[in-house]
Amino acid sequence: MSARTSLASWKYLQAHAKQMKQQHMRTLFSDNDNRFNEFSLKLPAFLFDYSKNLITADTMQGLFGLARDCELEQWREKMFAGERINTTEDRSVLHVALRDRTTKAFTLDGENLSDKVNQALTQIKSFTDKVRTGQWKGYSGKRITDVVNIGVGGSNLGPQMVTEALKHYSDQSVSVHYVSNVDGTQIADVLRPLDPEKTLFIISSKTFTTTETMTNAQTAMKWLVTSAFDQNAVAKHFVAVSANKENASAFGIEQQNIFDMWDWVGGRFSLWSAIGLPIAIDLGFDKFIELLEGAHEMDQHFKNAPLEQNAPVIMALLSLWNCTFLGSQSQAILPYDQPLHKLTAYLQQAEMESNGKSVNWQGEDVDYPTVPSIWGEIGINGQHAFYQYLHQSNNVVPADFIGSVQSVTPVQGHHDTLMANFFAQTEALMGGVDEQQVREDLKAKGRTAEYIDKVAPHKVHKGNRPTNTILLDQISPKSLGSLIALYEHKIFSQGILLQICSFDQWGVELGKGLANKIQQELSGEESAQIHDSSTTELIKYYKSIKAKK
Ligand code: G6Q
Repeated sequence: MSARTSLASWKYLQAHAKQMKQQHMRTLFSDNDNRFNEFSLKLPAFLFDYSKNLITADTMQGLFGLARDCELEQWREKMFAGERINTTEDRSVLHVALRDRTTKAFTLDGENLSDKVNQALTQIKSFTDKVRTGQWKGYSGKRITDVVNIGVGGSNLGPQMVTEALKHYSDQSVSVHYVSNVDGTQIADVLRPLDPEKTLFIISSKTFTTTETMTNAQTAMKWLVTSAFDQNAVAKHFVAVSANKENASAFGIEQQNIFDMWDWVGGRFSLWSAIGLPIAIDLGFDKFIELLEGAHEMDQHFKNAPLEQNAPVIMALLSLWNCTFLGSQSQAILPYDQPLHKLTAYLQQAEMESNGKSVNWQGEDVDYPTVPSIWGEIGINGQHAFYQYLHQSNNVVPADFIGSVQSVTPVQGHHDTLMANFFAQTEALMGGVDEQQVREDLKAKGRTAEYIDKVAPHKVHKGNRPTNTILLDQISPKSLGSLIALYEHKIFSQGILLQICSFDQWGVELGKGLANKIQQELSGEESAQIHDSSTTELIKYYKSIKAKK
Protein backbone atom coordinates (compact mmCIF):
# COMPACT_ATOMS: atom_id res chain seq x y z
CA MET A 1 0.00 0.00 0.00
CA SER A 2 1.42 3.41 -0.92
CA ALA A 3 2.03 6.10 1.67
CA ARG A 4 -0.97 8.07 0.42
CA THR A 5 -3.55 5.27 0.43
CA SER A 6 -2.54 4.17 3.92
CA LEU A 7 -3.36 7.59 5.41
CA ALA A 8 -6.44 7.61 7.64
CA SER A 9 -7.74 10.70 5.81
CA TRP A 10 -7.43 8.87 2.47
CA LYS A 11 -9.34 5.88 3.81
CA TYR A 12 -12.01 8.17 5.24
CA LEU A 13 -12.45 9.82 1.84
CA GLN A 14 -12.69 6.44 0.11
CA ALA A 15 -15.52 5.36 2.41
CA HIS A 16 -17.14 8.80 2.25
CA ALA A 17 -17.06 8.72 -1.58
CA LYS A 18 -19.17 5.55 -1.52
CA GLN A 19 -21.82 7.35 0.52
CA MET A 20 -21.66 10.50 -1.56
CA LYS A 21 -22.24 8.56 -4.78
CA GLN A 22 -25.73 7.90 -3.43
CA GLN A 23 -26.42 11.62 -3.06
CA HIS A 24 -27.72 14.09 -5.59
CA MET A 25 -26.57 17.70 -5.69
CA ARG A 26 -30.17 18.77 -6.23
CA THR A 27 -30.96 17.58 -2.72
CA LEU A 28 -27.79 19.06 -1.29
CA PHE A 29 -28.89 22.44 -2.65
CA SER A 30 -32.50 22.15 -1.52
CA ASP A 31 -31.37 21.06 1.98
CA ASN A 32 -28.96 23.94 2.48
CA ASP A 33 -29.85 27.54 1.68
CA ASN A 34 -26.34 28.62 2.53
CA ARG A 35 -24.60 26.24 0.14
CA PHE A 36 -23.35 28.90 -2.26
CA ASN A 37 -21.87 31.00 0.58
CA GLU A 38 -20.28 27.94 2.12
CA PHE A 39 -18.63 26.78 -1.08
CA SER A 40 -17.53 29.91 -2.89
CA LEU A 41 -14.72 32.45 -2.57
CA LYS A 42 -14.42 36.03 -3.73
CA LEU A 43 -10.90 36.95 -4.75
CA PRO A 44 -9.77 40.29 -6.21
CA ALA A 45 -9.74 38.99 -9.79
CA PHE A 46 -12.73 36.66 -9.77
CA LEU A 47 -15.52 34.87 -7.98
CA PHE A 48 -14.90 31.15 -7.55
CA ASP A 49 -18.01 29.04 -7.01
CA TYR A 50 -17.44 25.36 -6.31
CA SER A 51 -20.82 24.64 -4.74
CA LYS A 52 -21.90 22.58 -7.78
CA ASN A 53 -19.64 19.69 -6.78
CA LEU A 54 -20.79 16.51 -5.09
CA ILE A 55 -19.48 17.64 -1.73
CA THR A 56 -20.65 18.43 1.79
CA ALA A 57 -18.90 20.17 4.67
CA ASP A 58 -17.68 16.70 5.72
CA THR A 59 -16.17 16.09 2.30
CA MET A 60 -14.26 19.35 2.42
CA GLN A 61 -13.11 18.72 5.98
CA GLY A 62 -11.86 15.30 4.90
CA LEU A 63 -10.06 16.80 1.92
CA PHE A 64 -8.41 19.54 3.98
CA GLY A 65 -7.37 16.85 6.47
CA LEU A 66 -5.75 14.91 3.64
CA ALA A 67 -3.97 18.04 2.41
CA ARG A 68 -2.51 18.52 5.88
CA ASP A 69 -1.53 14.84 6.13
CA CYS A 70 0.25 15.25 2.78
CA GLU A 71 2.08 18.26 4.27
CA LEU A 72 0.88 20.48 1.45
CA GLU A 73 1.63 23.64 3.43
CA GLN A 74 5.22 22.54 4.09
CA TRP A 75 5.73 21.65 0.42
CA ARG A 76 4.37 25.04 -0.57
CA GLU A 77 6.99 26.64 1.69
CA LYS A 78 9.70 24.49 0.13
CA MET A 79 8.75 25.69 -3.33
CA PHE A 80 8.80 29.37 -2.34
CA ALA A 81 12.10 28.81 -0.47
CA GLY A 82 13.73 27.48 -3.65
CA GLU A 83 14.30 23.91 -2.43
CA ARG A 84 15.06 21.52 -5.25
CA ILE A 85 11.59 20.03 -5.37
CA ASN A 86 12.04 19.03 -9.02
CA THR A 87 13.92 16.00 -7.76
CA THR A 88 14.37 14.02 -10.97
CA GLU A 89 16.10 17.00 -12.58
CA ASP A 90 17.58 18.29 -9.31
CA ARG A 91 16.16 21.79 -9.84
CA SER A 92 14.31 24.45 -7.90
CA VAL A 93 10.88 25.53 -9.09
CA LEU A 94 10.79 29.28 -8.87
CA HIS A 95 8.52 30.73 -11.52
CA VAL A 96 6.96 32.64 -8.60
CA ALA A 97 10.22 34.64 -8.37
CA LEU A 98 9.61 35.97 -11.88
CA ARG A 99 6.60 37.94 -10.78
CA ASP A 100 7.81 39.12 -7.39
CA ARG A 101 9.26 42.56 -7.99
CA THR A 102 10.26 43.21 -4.39
CA THR A 103 14.06 43.12 -4.23
CA LYS A 104 15.89 40.43 -2.27
CA ALA A 105 12.74 38.32 -2.04
CA PHE A 106 14.30 35.21 -3.52
CA THR A 107 17.78 33.77 -3.17
CA LEU A 108 19.09 30.52 -4.59
CA ASP A 109 22.43 29.03 -3.59
CA GLY A 110 23.37 32.40 -2.09
CA GLU A 111 22.52 34.26 -5.30
CA ASN A 112 19.90 37.03 -5.34
CA LEU A 113 17.43 35.84 -7.97
CA SER A 114 15.32 38.94 -7.69
CA ASP A 115 18.25 41.01 -8.98
CA LYS A 116 18.56 38.67 -11.97
CA VAL A 117 14.84 38.91 -12.62
CA ASN A 118 14.89 42.69 -12.41
CA GLN A 119 17.89 42.90 -14.74
CA ALA A 120 16.10 40.67 -17.23
CA LEU A 121 13.02 42.88 -16.99
CA THR A 122 15.14 45.95 -17.67
CA GLN A 123 16.52 44.25 -20.80
CA ILE A 124 12.99 43.30 -21.89
CA LYS A 125 11.78 46.87 -21.35
CA SER A 126 14.60 48.45 -23.28
CA PHE A 127 14.26 46.06 -26.22
CA THR A 128 10.46 46.22 -26.25
CA ASP A 129 10.46 50.02 -26.23
CA LYS A 130 12.95 50.15 -29.09
CA VAL A 131 10.93 47.78 -31.26
CA ARG A 132 7.58 49.38 -30.48
CA THR A 133 8.75 52.95 -31.07
CA GLY A 134 10.54 52.11 -34.31
CA GLN A 135 13.96 52.89 -32.89
CA TRP A 136 15.04 49.32 -33.70
CA LYS A 137 15.64 49.18 -37.44
CA GLY A 138 15.90 46.31 -39.87
CA TYR A 139 18.84 45.82 -42.23
CA SER A 140 17.54 48.40 -44.71
CA GLY A 141 16.80 51.01 -42.06
CA LYS A 142 13.05 50.38 -41.92
CA ARG A 143 11.14 49.99 -38.65
CA ILE A 144 9.92 46.58 -37.53
CA THR A 145 6.24 45.96 -38.23
CA ASP A 146 6.03 42.21 -37.58
CA VAL A 147 7.52 39.95 -34.94
CA VAL A 148 7.52 36.18 -35.42
CA ASN A 149 8.00 34.04 -32.32
CA ILE A 150 9.47 30.64 -33.16
CA GLY A 151 9.15 28.13 -30.34
CA VAL A 152 7.12 25.10 -29.34
CA GLY A 153 5.43 23.66 -26.22
CA GLY A 154 6.23 25.84 -23.21
CA SER A 155 8.01 28.29 -25.51
CA ASN A 156 4.82 28.84 -27.47
CA LEU A 157 1.57 27.92 -25.71
CA GLY A 158 1.72 30.45 -22.87
CA PRO A 159 2.80 33.51 -24.88
CA GLN A 160 0.37 32.72 -27.71
CA MET A 161 -2.55 32.11 -25.36
CA VAL A 162 -1.87 35.42 -23.57
CA THR A 163 -1.41 37.35 -26.82
CA GLU A 164 -4.80 36.10 -28.01
CA ALA A 165 -6.47 36.74 -24.65
CA LEU A 166 -5.21 40.32 -24.44
CA LYS A 167 -5.57 41.33 -28.10
CA HIS A 168 -7.98 44.02 -27.01
CA TYR A 169 -5.20 45.69 -24.99
CA SER A 170 -2.71 45.77 -27.87
CA ASP A 171 -2.18 49.05 -29.72
CA GLN A 172 -1.11 47.02 -32.76
CA SER A 173 2.06 49.08 -33.15
CA VAL A 174 3.71 45.78 -34.07
CA SER A 175 1.96 42.59 -35.21
CA VAL A 176 2.98 39.44 -33.38
CA HIS A 177 2.84 36.00 -35.04
CA TYR A 178 3.63 32.52 -33.79
CA VAL A 179 5.27 29.55 -35.48
CA SER A 180 5.41 26.34 -33.47
CA ASN A 181 4.83 23.49 -35.88
CA VAL A 182 7.64 21.95 -37.89
CA ASP A 183 5.06 21.33 -40.61
CA GLY A 184 6.36 23.78 -43.21
CA THR A 185 2.82 24.86 -44.04
CA GLN A 186 2.68 26.98 -40.90
CA ILE A 187 5.87 28.97 -41.38
CA ALA A 188 5.17 29.36 -45.10
CA ASP A 189 1.71 30.76 -44.32
CA VAL A 190 3.04 33.12 -41.66
CA LEU A 191 5.92 34.44 -43.77
CA ARG A 192 4.02 34.80 -47.07
CA PRO A 193 2.54 38.26 -46.37
CA LEU A 194 5.56 39.55 -44.41
CA ASP A 195 8.37 41.78 -45.56
CA PRO A 196 11.84 40.52 -44.51
CA GLU A 197 13.08 44.11 -44.19
CA LYS A 198 10.51 44.76 -41.45
CA THR A 199 10.33 41.37 -39.73
CA LEU A 200 12.01 40.40 -36.48
CA PHE A 201 12.32 36.80 -35.26
CA ILE A 202 12.40 35.66 -31.65
CA ILE A 203 13.83 32.17 -31.36
CA SER A 204 12.41 30.90 -28.08
CA SER A 205 13.97 27.73 -26.84
CA LYS A 206 15.14 27.03 -23.33
CA THR A 207 17.46 24.27 -24.50
CA PHE A 208 18.14 25.61 -28.00
CA THR A 209 18.24 22.01 -29.18
CA THR A 210 14.59 21.33 -30.02
CA THR A 211 14.62 20.04 -33.61
CA GLU A 212 11.29 21.56 -34.61
CA THR A 213 12.30 25.03 -33.42
CA MET A 214 15.79 24.79 -34.90
CA THR A 215 14.33 23.73 -38.26
CA ASN A 216 11.92 26.66 -38.30
CA ALA A 217 14.70 29.04 -37.19
CA GLN A 218 16.94 27.87 -40.06
CA THR A 219 14.12 28.41 -42.55
CA ALA A 220 13.50 31.90 -41.17
CA MET A 221 17.19 32.73 -41.40
CA LYS A 222 17.36 31.56 -45.03
CA TRP A 223 14.28 33.64 -45.81
CA LEU A 224 15.91 36.73 -44.37
CA VAL A 225 19.38 36.25 -45.85
CA THR A 226 17.92 35.49 -49.28
CA SER A 227 16.30 38.89 -49.17
CA ALA A 228 19.16 40.82 -47.55
CA PHE A 229 22.02 39.15 -49.49
CA ASP A 230 23.98 39.71 -46.33
CA GLN A 231 24.53 37.42 -43.33
CA ASN A 232 25.12 40.52 -41.17
CA ALA A 233 21.40 41.29 -41.43
CA VAL A 234 20.82 38.50 -38.91
CA ALA A 235 21.94 40.75 -36.03
CA LYS A 236 19.09 43.15 -36.76
CA HIS A 237 16.41 40.53 -37.28
CA PHE A 238 17.07 37.71 -34.83
CA VAL A 239 16.95 37.58 -31.07
CA ALA A 240 16.83 34.49 -28.88
CA VAL A 241 15.46 33.55 -25.49
CA SER A 242 17.41 30.64 -24.09
CA ALA A 243 19.24 29.10 -21.16
CA ASN A 244 21.75 27.78 -23.69
CA LYS A 245 23.65 30.88 -24.79
CA GLU A 246 26.36 28.80 -26.46
CA ASN A 247 23.99 27.14 -28.88
CA ALA A 248 22.13 30.38 -29.52
CA SER A 249 25.29 32.22 -30.46
CA ALA A 250 26.59 29.24 -32.47
CA PHE A 251 23.34 29.54 -34.41
CA GLY A 252 24.38 33.07 -35.34
CA ILE A 253 22.58 35.23 -32.81
CA GLU A 254 24.58 38.13 -31.35
CA GLN A 255 25.39 37.85 -27.62
CA GLN A 256 23.57 41.10 -26.82
CA ASN A 257 20.45 39.76 -28.56
CA ILE A 258 20.16 36.71 -26.30
CA PHE A 259 17.71 36.94 -23.42
CA ASP A 260 18.37 34.74 -20.42
CA MET A 261 16.35 31.77 -19.15
CA TRP A 262 17.18 29.76 -16.07
CA ASP A 263 16.93 26.11 -15.12
CA TRP A 264 14.70 27.02 -12.15
CA VAL A 265 11.94 28.02 -14.59
CA GLY A 266 10.16 25.13 -16.29
CA GLY A 267 9.15 25.59 -19.93
CA ARG A 268 5.40 25.43 -19.27
CA PHE A 269 5.73 27.96 -16.43
CA SER A 270 7.93 30.37 -18.36
CA LEU A 271 5.63 32.96 -19.94
CA TRP A 272 6.57 35.31 -17.07
CA SER A 273 10.23 35.29 -18.14
CA ALA A 274 11.74 36.60 -21.38
CA ILE A 275 9.76 33.79 -23.04
CA GLY A 276 6.98 36.37 -22.66
CA LEU A 277 8.88 38.81 -24.89
CA PRO A 278 6.27 38.65 -27.69
CA ILE A 279 3.60 39.53 -25.11
CA ALA A 280 5.60 42.57 -23.97
CA ILE A 281 6.19 43.66 -27.58
CA ASP A 282 2.51 43.31 -28.40
CA LEU A 283 1.12 45.02 -25.29
CA GLY A 284 3.93 47.26 -24.15
CA PHE A 285 6.10 46.67 -21.11
CA ASP A 286 3.71 48.23 -18.57
CA LYS A 287 0.92 45.83 -19.42
CA PHE A 288 3.35 42.92 -19.27
CA ILE A 289 4.13 44.06 -15.72
CA GLU A 290 0.40 44.14 -14.92
CA LEU A 291 0.21 40.50 -16.03
CA LEU A 292 3.05 39.67 -13.61
CA GLU A 293 1.33 41.65 -10.85
CA GLY A 294 -1.87 39.68 -11.28
CA ALA A 295 0.08 36.44 -10.98
CA HIS A 296 1.94 37.77 -7.93
CA GLU A 297 -1.36 38.61 -6.29
CA MET A 298 -2.39 34.96 -6.74
CA ASP A 299 1.01 33.79 -5.46
CA GLN A 300 0.43 35.75 -2.27
CA HIS A 301 -3.06 34.30 -1.91
CA PHE A 302 -1.74 30.77 -2.44
CA LYS A 303 1.13 31.31 -0.03
CA ASN A 304 -0.81 32.97 2.77
CA ALA A 305 -4.48 31.96 2.70
CA PRO A 306 -5.48 29.11 5.00
CA LEU A 307 -6.22 25.92 3.08
CA GLU A 308 -9.94 26.36 3.71
CA GLN A 309 -9.97 29.65 1.78
CA ASN A 310 -7.27 28.89 -0.70
CA ALA A 311 -8.63 28.76 -4.25
CA PRO A 312 -5.79 26.77 -5.93
CA VAL A 313 -5.75 24.28 -3.05
CA ILE A 314 -9.53 23.83 -3.22
CA MET A 315 -9.35 23.31 -6.98
CA ALA A 316 -6.67 20.65 -6.55
CA LEU A 317 -8.64 18.91 -3.81
CA LEU A 318 -11.79 18.91 -5.94
CA SER A 319 -9.90 17.44 -8.86
CA LEU A 320 -8.61 14.72 -6.56
CA TRP A 321 -12.10 14.16 -5.18
CA ASN A 322 -13.75 13.98 -8.60
CA CYS A 323 -11.11 11.83 -10.26
CA THR A 324 -9.31 9.73 -7.71
CA PHE A 325 -12.23 9.16 -5.33
CA LEU A 326 -15.36 9.50 -7.50
CA GLY A 327 -13.77 8.02 -10.62
CA SER A 328 -13.95 10.68 -13.37
CA GLN A 329 -11.25 10.28 -15.97
CA SER A 330 -11.37 13.54 -17.81
CA GLN A 331 -12.00 17.19 -17.12
CA ALA A 332 -13.36 19.87 -19.42
CA ILE A 333 -12.14 23.47 -19.53
CA LEU A 334 -14.91 25.62 -21.00
CA PRO A 335 -14.19 29.32 -21.43
CA TYR A 336 -17.18 31.54 -22.19
CA ASP A 337 -15.08 34.47 -23.31
CA GLN A 338 -13.70 34.52 -26.84
CA PRO A 339 -10.32 36.00 -25.82
CA LEU A 340 -9.69 32.82 -23.82
CA HIS A 341 -10.03 30.59 -26.86
CA LYS A 342 -6.54 29.16 -26.43
CA LEU A 343 -6.81 28.62 -22.68
CA THR A 344 -7.82 24.97 -22.91
CA ALA A 345 -4.81 24.05 -25.05
CA TYR A 346 -2.57 25.92 -22.63
CA LEU A 347 -4.02 24.17 -19.58
CA GLN A 348 -3.88 20.84 -21.36
CA GLN A 349 -0.12 21.13 -21.40
CA ALA A 350 0.15 22.70 -17.95
CA GLU A 351 -1.76 19.93 -16.21
CA MET A 352 -1.16 16.88 -18.37
CA GLU A 353 2.57 17.44 -18.87
CA SER A 354 2.96 18.17 -15.16
CA ASN A 355 0.90 15.45 -13.58
CA GLY A 356 0.14 12.92 -16.32
CA LYS A 357 2.39 10.35 -14.67
CA SER A 358 1.96 7.08 -12.86
CA VAL A 359 4.89 6.67 -10.48
CA ASN A 360 5.28 8.43 -7.16
CA TRP A 361 8.25 10.36 -5.82
CA GLN A 362 9.96 7.11 -4.94
CA GLY A 363 9.51 5.82 -8.48
CA GLU A 364 6.91 3.22 -7.46
CA ASP A 365 3.73 2.64 -9.45
CA VAL A 366 0.87 4.44 -7.75
CA ASP A 367 -2.16 2.35 -6.87
CA TYR A 368 -4.75 5.07 -7.47
CA PRO A 369 -6.03 7.02 -10.45
CA THR A 370 -4.07 10.28 -10.84
CA VAL A 371 -5.09 13.23 -13.00
CA PRO A 372 -7.76 13.44 -15.67
CA SER A 373 -7.18 14.15 -19.33
CA ILE A 374 -7.97 17.79 -20.06
CA TRP A 375 -10.02 18.84 -23.04
CA GLY A 376 -12.54 21.44 -24.07
CA GLU A 377 -13.38 24.33 -26.32
CA ILE A 378 -14.95 27.76 -26.18
CA GLY A 379 -18.24 27.12 -24.39
CA ILE A 380 -20.81 28.13 -26.96
CA ASN A 381 -19.12 26.14 -29.73
CA GLY A 382 -18.88 23.19 -27.37
CA GLN A 383 -22.60 23.40 -26.59
CA HIS A 384 -23.37 22.72 -30.23
CA ALA A 385 -20.86 19.89 -30.40
CA PHE A 386 -19.89 17.78 -27.40
CA TYR A 387 -22.14 19.00 -24.56
CA GLN A 388 -24.48 16.15 -25.46
CA TYR A 389 -21.79 13.91 -23.97
CA LEU A 390 -21.39 16.12 -20.90
CA HIS A 391 -25.12 15.96 -20.17
CA GLN A 392 -26.06 12.40 -21.03
CA SER A 393 -23.11 10.05 -21.49
CA ASN A 394 -22.40 7.57 -18.74
CA ASN A 395 -19.00 9.17 -18.11
CA VAL A 396 -19.10 12.05 -15.69
CA VAL A 397 -16.82 14.87 -16.87
CA PRO A 398 -16.22 17.58 -14.26
CA ALA A 399 -15.94 20.96 -15.95
CA ASP A 400 -14.52 24.39 -15.22
CA PHE A 401 -16.72 27.16 -16.61
CA ILE A 402 -14.78 30.41 -17.01
CA GLY A 403 -16.55 33.63 -17.96
CA SER A 404 -16.49 37.40 -17.44
CA VAL A 405 -19.09 39.85 -16.18
CA GLN A 406 -18.05 42.32 -18.85
CA SER A 407 -16.84 41.63 -22.34
CA VAL A 408 -13.77 43.51 -23.52
CA THR A 409 -15.58 43.97 -26.83
CA PRO A 410 -19.18 44.78 -25.94
CA VAL A 411 -21.58 44.38 -28.83
CA GLN A 412 -25.15 45.19 -27.95
CA GLY A 413 -27.25 42.18 -27.06
CA HIS A 414 -24.46 39.61 -27.23
CA HIS A 415 -22.93 39.30 -23.80
CA ASP A 416 -26.09 38.54 -21.86
CA THR A 417 -27.01 35.87 -24.39
CA LEU A 418 -23.57 34.33 -23.94
CA MET A 419 -23.76 34.48 -20.18
CA ALA A 420 -27.33 33.17 -20.04
CA ASN A 421 -25.91 30.01 -21.62
CA PHE A 422 -23.01 30.02 -19.17
CA PHE A 423 -25.32 30.02 -16.15
CA ALA A 424 -27.90 27.68 -17.71
CA GLN A 425 -25.38 24.98 -18.47
CA THR A 426 -23.97 24.61 -14.98
CA GLU A 427 -27.50 24.66 -13.58
CA ALA A 428 -28.59 21.90 -15.95
CA LEU A 429 -25.46 19.82 -15.43
CA MET A 430 -26.06 19.98 -11.70
CA GLY A 431 -29.82 19.53 -11.54
CA GLY A 432 -30.60 17.54 -14.67
CA VAL A 433 -34.18 16.78 -15.66
CA ASP A 434 -35.86 13.71 -14.13
CA GLU A 435 -38.36 11.45 -15.84
CA GLN A 436 -41.37 12.86 -14.04
CA GLN A 437 -40.52 16.34 -15.24
CA VAL A 438 -39.92 15.10 -18.79
CA ARG A 439 -43.30 13.36 -18.81
CA GLU A 440 -45.09 16.43 -17.45
CA ASP A 441 -43.47 18.67 -20.06
CA LEU A 442 -44.42 16.34 -22.90
CA LYS A 443 -47.95 16.03 -21.59
CA ALA A 444 -48.27 19.81 -21.38
CA LYS A 445 -47.26 19.92 -25.05
CA GLY A 446 -50.17 17.61 -25.86
CA ARG A 447 -48.10 14.53 -26.74
CA THR A 448 -49.79 11.12 -26.76
CA ALA A 449 -49.15 8.60 -23.98
CA GLU A 450 -47.52 6.29 -26.51
CA TYR A 451 -45.12 9.00 -27.67
CA ILE A 452 -44.29 9.95 -24.08
CA ASP A 453 -43.44 6.32 -23.17
CA LYS A 454 -41.18 6.05 -26.18
CA VAL A 455 -39.30 9.33 -25.85
CA ALA A 456 -39.20 10.04 -22.10
CA PRO A 457 -36.16 7.84 -21.25
CA HIS A 458 -34.13 9.59 -23.95
CA LYS A 459 -34.92 13.02 -22.56
CA VAL A 460 -33.88 12.25 -18.98
CA HIS A 461 -30.79 14.16 -17.82
CA LYS A 462 -29.47 12.65 -14.64
CA GLY A 463 -27.56 15.77 -13.62
CA ASN A 464 -25.23 15.51 -10.61
CA ARG A 465 -22.34 16.52 -12.86
CA PRO A 466 -19.75 18.65 -11.07
CA THR A 467 -18.71 22.08 -12.28
CA ASN A 468 -16.60 24.94 -10.98
CA THR A 469 -17.50 28.47 -12.02
CA ILE A 470 -14.81 31.10 -12.30
CA LEU A 471 -16.36 34.49 -12.99
CA LEU A 472 -13.93 37.29 -13.76
CA ASP A 473 -14.99 40.93 -13.72
CA GLN A 474 -13.30 41.33 -17.08
CA ILE A 475 -10.30 39.94 -18.91
CA SER A 476 -7.35 42.25 -18.29
CA PRO A 477 -3.60 41.70 -18.02
CA LYS A 478 -3.97 41.58 -14.25
CA SER A 479 -6.96 39.26 -14.02
CA LEU A 480 -5.46 36.95 -16.65
CA GLY A 481 -2.21 36.81 -14.66
CA SER A 482 -4.19 35.74 -11.60
CA LEU A 483 -6.18 33.17 -13.53
CA ILE A 484 -3.08 31.49 -14.97
CA ALA A 485 -1.32 31.45 -11.60
CA LEU A 486 -4.46 29.94 -10.05
CA TYR A 487 -4.11 26.93 -12.33
CA GLU A 488 -0.33 26.75 -11.86
CA HIS A 489 -0.75 26.44 -8.11
CA LYS A 490 -3.63 24.02 -8.49
CA ILE A 491 -1.31 21.81 -10.53
CA PHE A 492 1.47 22.08 -7.94
CA SER A 493 -0.97 21.14 -5.15
CA GLN A 494 -2.33 18.21 -7.16
CA GLY A 495 1.20 16.90 -7.60
CA ILE A 496 1.83 17.01 -3.86
CA LEU A 497 -1.47 15.29 -3.02
CA LEU A 498 -0.80 12.56 -5.57
CA GLN A 499 2.94 12.33 -4.83
CA ILE A 500 3.80 13.05 -8.44
CA CYS A 501 6.93 14.82 -9.72
CA SER A 502 5.10 17.67 -11.44
CA PHE A 503 8.09 19.47 -12.88
CA ASP A 504 9.75 16.95 -15.18
CA GLN A 505 8.48 15.72 -18.58
CA TRP A 506 10.22 12.49 -19.49
CA GLY A 507 7.39 11.54 -21.81
CA VAL A 508 8.14 14.63 -23.91
CA GLU A 509 11.88 13.94 -23.88
CA LEU A 510 11.28 10.41 -25.19
CA GLY A 511 9.48 11.74 -28.26
CA LYS A 512 12.31 14.17 -29.02
CA GLY A 513 14.88 11.34 -29.12
CA LEU A 514 12.77 8.90 -31.11
CA ALA A 515 12.04 11.18 -34.03
CA ASN A 516 15.68 12.24 -34.40
CA LYS A 517 16.72 8.67 -35.17
CA ILE A 518 13.93 7.99 -37.63
CA GLN A 519 14.61 11.28 -39.43
CA GLN A 520 18.01 9.93 -40.49
CA GLU A 521 16.31 6.91 -42.01
CA LEU A 522 13.83 9.10 -43.86
CA SER A 523 16.60 11.11 -45.41
CA GLY A 524 17.99 7.94 -46.94
CA GLU A 525 20.66 6.84 -44.49
CA GLU A 526 20.78 3.16 -43.76
CA SER A 527 19.79 2.48 -40.19
CA ALA A 528 20.92 -0.19 -37.82
CA GLN A 529 17.67 0.36 -35.98
CA ILE A 530 15.26 -2.49 -35.84
CA HIS A 531 11.63 -1.42 -35.56
CA ASP A 532 8.52 -3.45 -35.05
CA SER A 533 7.05 -4.68 -38.34
CA SER A 534 4.37 -1.98 -38.40
CA THR A 535 6.87 0.89 -38.08
CA THR A 536 9.28 -0.72 -40.56
CA GLU A 537 6.56 -1.11 -43.19
CA LEU A 538 5.15 2.37 -42.63
CA ILE A 539 8.58 3.93 -43.12
CA LYS A 540 9.20 1.75 -46.18
CA TYR A 541 5.85 2.77 -47.69
CA TYR A 542 6.49 6.47 -47.00
CA LYS A 543 9.91 6.31 -48.65
CA SER A 544 8.71 4.35 -51.67
CA ILE A 545 5.86 6.76 -52.43
CA LYS A 546 8.11 9.77 -51.79
CA ALA A 547 10.73 8.39 -54.21
CA LYS A 548 8.11 8.28 -57.00
CA LYS A 549 7.11 11.93 -56.57
C1 G6Q B 1 7.57 22.36 -21.04
C2 G6Q B 1 8.22 21.31 -21.77
C3 G6Q B 1 8.17 21.43 -23.28
C4 G6Q B 1 9.16 22.45 -23.82
C5 G6Q B 1 9.26 22.26 -25.33
C6 G6Q B 1 10.21 23.26 -25.96
O1 G6Q B 1 7.53 22.41 -19.84
O2 G6Q B 1 9.51 21.12 -21.31
O3 G6Q B 1 6.88 21.74 -23.73
O4 G6Q B 1 8.79 23.73 -23.49
O5 G6Q B 1 9.64 20.97 -25.62
O6 G6Q B 1 11.47 23.14 -25.39
P1 G6Q B 1 12.57 24.26 -25.63
O7 G6Q B 1 12.08 25.54 -25.05
O8 G6Q B 1 13.79 23.76 -24.94
O9 G6Q B 1 12.74 24.37 -27.11
